[in-house]
Amino acid sequence: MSENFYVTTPIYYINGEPHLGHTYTTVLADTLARYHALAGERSFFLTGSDEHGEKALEVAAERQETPQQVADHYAKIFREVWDTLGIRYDRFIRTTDADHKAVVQSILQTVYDGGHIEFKEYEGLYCVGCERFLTDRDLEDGLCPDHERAPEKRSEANYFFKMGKQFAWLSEFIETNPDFIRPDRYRNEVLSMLKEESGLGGDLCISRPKTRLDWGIELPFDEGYVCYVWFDALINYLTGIGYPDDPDFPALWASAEHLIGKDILKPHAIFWPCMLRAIGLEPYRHLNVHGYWNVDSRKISKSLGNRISPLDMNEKYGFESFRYYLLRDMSFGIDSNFTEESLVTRINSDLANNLGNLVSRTLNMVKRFAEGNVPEPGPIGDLEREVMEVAGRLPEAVDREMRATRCHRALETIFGLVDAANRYLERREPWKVAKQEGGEESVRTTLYTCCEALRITAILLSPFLPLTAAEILERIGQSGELESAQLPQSAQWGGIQVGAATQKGDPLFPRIDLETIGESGA
Ligand code: ME8
Repeated sequence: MSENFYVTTPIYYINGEPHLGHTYTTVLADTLARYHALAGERSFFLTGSDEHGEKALEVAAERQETPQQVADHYAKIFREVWDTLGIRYDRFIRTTDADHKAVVQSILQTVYDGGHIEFKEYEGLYCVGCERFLTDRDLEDGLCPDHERAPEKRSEANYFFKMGKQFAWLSEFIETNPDFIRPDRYRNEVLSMLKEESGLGGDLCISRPKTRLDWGIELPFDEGYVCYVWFDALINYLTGIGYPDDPDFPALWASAEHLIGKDILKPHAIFWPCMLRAIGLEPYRHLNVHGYWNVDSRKISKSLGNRISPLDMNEKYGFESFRYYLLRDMSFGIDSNFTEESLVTRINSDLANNLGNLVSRTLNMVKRFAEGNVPEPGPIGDLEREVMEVAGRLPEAVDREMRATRCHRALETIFGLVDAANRYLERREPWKVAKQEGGEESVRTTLYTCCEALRITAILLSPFLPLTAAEILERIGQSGELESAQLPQSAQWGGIQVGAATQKGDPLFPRIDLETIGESGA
């Protein structure tokens, strides 16, 4: 039986249009899902929208609409944007979907019947931006640092999930499964959060009285309350793959990889494993936590107007170039700074000068010296062997990085082959050899080597840059290749079809003049 790969993004709030940050996580999930499918696994990619809670009511008041209208509006936009950009999710889940409501209610009842819920009076500081109670330690100068606003003091009778009694188990689980939360810095952060929360009892308020908030899923054991938005939202990861009855559920769940930004570490690293245990399910396989994108060194915020739109980037640079930049420039786990200058520099250096150049030089010469067909190679020498060695190491090296969610390193590794092929061309100088007596065979070998390096590059690049990869394969006459490709076999040296007709085409990535990009594309 083939392996499974289940990847999720956070389900995004319906309080604005997708920006650079949402796009990053979603592109990352798309890339990982495509990679695992290419590796012969059954992959399932879930994304969606988080539609309940007070935030939705705030937006509804601003727009003078009902929360349902707001939810419909933004869920549609998110879906349309992902569709326009070629994001290949398997399900777009909305927390207002009927199956999700039913699953949340049945889980609430199970957890209640299991004795994990109690009713009591509580007073605390609530941030609507985060949709959760904050502790004093979370605040900076009395304000929520993420939303730059003061939380409200709230006191009311509510239902509480007795999460704290699972902290000892959870700490031990995290200690003994070092890559459960990765990279390491976030695992350490969670361990210290757990220590701190234990001192506070660790109960999680999971209800809101309908008198204050009636936009949510009703508690099955008290019709006067709705479910707290985070408790409802996290469960999407189960509904999305057919919990509890779908026969595929157990295998997919056992392979669950959550992708999140560091802002929502606590709900995913603490609330969620405790909830799963109370439900009677195993924890997810990994929590993969990435850093924040800032824009021109400032936090992305509505008020600063720096919420870079993926559609604008698509229009201005083409989505594949933007996608490449996002995946290549963020070291997984660490914050990154978006500037249009760094985007253009990255496109020019890697895509235009390096990859694009290899494609156009190779195909120009195939046309000039081999009648436009992938040539039959002659005997090979040390220089060919060097390129073959670089290519030979790629599938395993890329696989290692991808299984650790380090796309930036995987791309760096793949571009090692592009570098090697460009260097090889410089050393073989087929344009000179072609003029020498008896040089034809050497030229054919050189051009074969470059075409084959391009084929392998394109196959490995296809999860990252699906359109570009397909285009390269088409130009080197191997257009059907991706349909049946499977790693690692398809990336092994020697798979190219000799004699296939190639097409030169226009530059894949025209160089962009930094001077002419003008005002920020945001
Ligand atoms: O938190 N840099 O939704 P949300 C990188 N509904 N990634 C960013 C980012 C940035 N500057 N800004 C946003 C929620 N993101 C909840 C999630 S899940 C059960 C419920 C990305 O719309 C990143 O993935 O605020 C972050 O975790 C997520 O968007 C937050 O999206």
